[in-house]
Amino acid sequence: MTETERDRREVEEQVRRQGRLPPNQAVTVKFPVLHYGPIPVFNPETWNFRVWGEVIENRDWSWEEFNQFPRTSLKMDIHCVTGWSMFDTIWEGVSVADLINEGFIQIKPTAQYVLQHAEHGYATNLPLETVLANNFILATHFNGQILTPEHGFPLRGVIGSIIGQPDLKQSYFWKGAKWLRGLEFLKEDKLGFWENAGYHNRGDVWKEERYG
Ligand SMILES: Nc1nc2c(c(=O)[nH]1)N[C@H]1C(S)=C(S)[C@@H](COP(=O)(O)O)O[C@H]1N2
Ligand SMILES: [Mo]
Repeated sequence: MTETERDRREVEEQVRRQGRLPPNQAVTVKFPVLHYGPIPVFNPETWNFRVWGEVIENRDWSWEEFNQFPRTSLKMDIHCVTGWSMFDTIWEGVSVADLINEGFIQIKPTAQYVLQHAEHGYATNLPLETVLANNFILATHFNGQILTPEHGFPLRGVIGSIIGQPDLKQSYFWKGAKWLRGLEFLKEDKLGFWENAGYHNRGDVWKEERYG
């Protein structure tokens, strides 16, 4: 057995004992890269972040403006639908709840769902309640480093699990869009890319909602 495999099994035993390993997930210590299509090129001059739909006013912010938003960080466990999990990952970026509380985004009372829109048409949907919960973040950094291009630089949505907060809705990792460019607030739910391709709409990791 290699040293990496020994480390991996050790983490797996520990999180299993702690009740943090969802059914049929295995620990990975390397961060796999998974996506459909090419890695987009980031241009800070033309990049913007948009909000539209069930909002009082459609808005967009440049990369420079986005970087003025209040920042926060989160420690979460992430679970990919293909079966790997990573524990105690640290994400830094912007909370949608903070943007709303501080008036940057004004949503209408009719807003119930959020569709994350990424480069090249990728999208993924979540209930508004989940986007505002403390296990969802618009991340610019992972474990203290700027996101790498393959993991979503400059911005990605991230959803995960937090130990001791079983009431949170904890979905698989596909429900965070890499290369995120905007949020569409919706009255009615609209499916994203993988959800349209047969993945489960909620994707609860504890109920193993992998496929619809
Ligand atoms: N824009 C975009 N975001 C995406 C995807 C994608 O194809 N395009 N794939 C999702 C899936 S299926 C997974 S498992 C995670 C993988 O993130 P990672 O490559 O950082 O591990 O990104 C999600 N976000
Ligand atoms: Mo995935």
